[in-house]
Amino acid sequence: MARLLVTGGAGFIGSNFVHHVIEHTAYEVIVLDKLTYAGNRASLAGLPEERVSFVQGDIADGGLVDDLVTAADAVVHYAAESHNDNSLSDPQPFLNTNIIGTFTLLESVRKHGTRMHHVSTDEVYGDLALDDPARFTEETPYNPSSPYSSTKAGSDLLVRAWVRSFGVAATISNCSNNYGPYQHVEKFIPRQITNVLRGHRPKLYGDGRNVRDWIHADDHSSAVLSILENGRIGETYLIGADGERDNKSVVEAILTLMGLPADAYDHVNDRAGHDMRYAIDYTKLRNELNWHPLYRDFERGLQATIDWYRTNEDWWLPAKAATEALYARAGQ
Ligand code: NAD
Ligand code: TDX
Repeated sequence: MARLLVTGGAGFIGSNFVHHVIEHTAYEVIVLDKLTYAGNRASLAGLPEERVSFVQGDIADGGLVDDLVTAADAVVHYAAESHNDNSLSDPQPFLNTNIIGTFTLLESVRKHGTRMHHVSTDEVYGDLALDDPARFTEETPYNPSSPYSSTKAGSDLLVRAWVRSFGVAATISNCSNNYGPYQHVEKFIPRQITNVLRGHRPKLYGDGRNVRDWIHADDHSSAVLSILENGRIGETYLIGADGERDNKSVVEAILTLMGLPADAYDHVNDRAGHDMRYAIDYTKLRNELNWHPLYRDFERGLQATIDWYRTNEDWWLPAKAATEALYARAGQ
């Protein structure tokens, strides 16, 4: 395996993965990315041109996908419409990219016999009650809540069907909430950090009791690489890092780390259908592939992320005003 085709490699997690691959392996990478509002070429700046090439295009473009799959030894599929709030205001792009785009990739890897890893989310499992001792496992039934998570669930099921019916050599991972550098300012943690950096107050949906299970994007990357290299074909692996936190305490931690009173935030309208809690049991990944997260101290990871946004204003400022204008329209 020498050359990887990485879809969505100009997005948050995809670009973190490309940086990780360049630092930790000898692979070459072809990035295929449509550069939607969420994609940013600057996220790949500084990477060696002899190992990373970039193609702007749509994963639903069968001809283009076929050409690129032919040139690759494996496909790592990150491209997606990824934001729940957007899926509530305009679901259509989620169907086009998450469903039709994944189908297009599957047809191409089927034709060429190419190894594929499909990157998905824990949101396909729905949510857990706050007092439920359970966490998601690979056996948890699918029960998605939003247009985003239902299209991700649909894409996972397509992958499973193409493995079983056509013998496609694919694996799937379902990861919990990521944080780290290069995350779009629409998402929870960067939105609050950049609000504070702009002199504005953080915005908490509802009462803030909702729990997310945080993992650093670099740990997600090492897990995906490990599954790509050593995972069993046809298997699903959950990825997490024992990072359960409620949203209120995350906002308070950001404010405290940035030298402000912990209660200097606003409560805003809640998200429709807001999932209460996600929690990942990654025993299978740990036991089968001996994978472990490196970022175990959330406050330290958060501080490094705050520092990154502080020193990379050029990267995020162009998207900030438009993002906040959309939220303002929703009372958020
Ligand atoms: P993102 O929105 O930051 O990036 C998505 C990238 O895909 C962008 O660069 C965008 O331009 C590109 N893209 C969108 N539509 C495309 C298309 N039709 N063709 C080609 N490129 C297209 O998303 P992210 O947060 O980096 O998520 C990446 C993947 O990881 C997604 O599949 C998502 O479901 C999954 N995931 C995300 C998280 C998280 O916490 N963010 C957690 C688990 C899984
Ligand atoms: O301003 C905000 N205030 C707030 O309280 C925003 C943007 C969010 N929230 C809440 C909603 C969620 O409970 O914070 C939590 C995290 O929100 P998001 O960053 O929008 O993430 P989430 O909806 O949990 O989904 C994320 O993790 C799973 C990614 O966006 C998905 O792509 C991934 O599949």
